[in-house]
Amino acid sequence: MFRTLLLMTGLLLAGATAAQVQVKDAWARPTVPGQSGGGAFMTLTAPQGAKLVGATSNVAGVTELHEMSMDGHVMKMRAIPSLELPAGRAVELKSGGHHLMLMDLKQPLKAGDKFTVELQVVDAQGKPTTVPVEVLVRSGAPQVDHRHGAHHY
Ligand SMILES: [Cu+2]
Repeated sequence: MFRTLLLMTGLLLAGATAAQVQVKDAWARPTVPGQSGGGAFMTLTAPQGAKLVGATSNVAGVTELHEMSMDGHVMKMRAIPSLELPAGRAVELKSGGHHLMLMDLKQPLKAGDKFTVELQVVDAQGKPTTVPVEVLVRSGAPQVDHRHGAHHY
């Protein structure tokens, strides 16, 4: 009886941890021959707020958090140490913006394949957690019901 209670408490805690960050529409582009790196994109929502501090993937030797910015007329990307996930707000990792950079790819990424990324997240209490994400390889971004109003699909 007592043991069962403890077990249930453990399960509840595990459930709470997994709910720290919700991930939607995780995808990456297929690679072309000779390409050793690529971006991975997704939408992250942390109901209580959190910070993305890194990631690893089973298909890449190194995975970095990148941001794109304009340097004069040149689009540049650089590694950043962390990305804030404000409470309840969807943060998009997308082409041309923040993204996960997969480097030293161990295998080509083919359309229809799936691979795993483990996000390293620090929650609002400062506690580190790992969020496993299944990433689908596809040739274009998933159709999102758009919130910006400017585009029509
Ligand atoms: Cu990059």
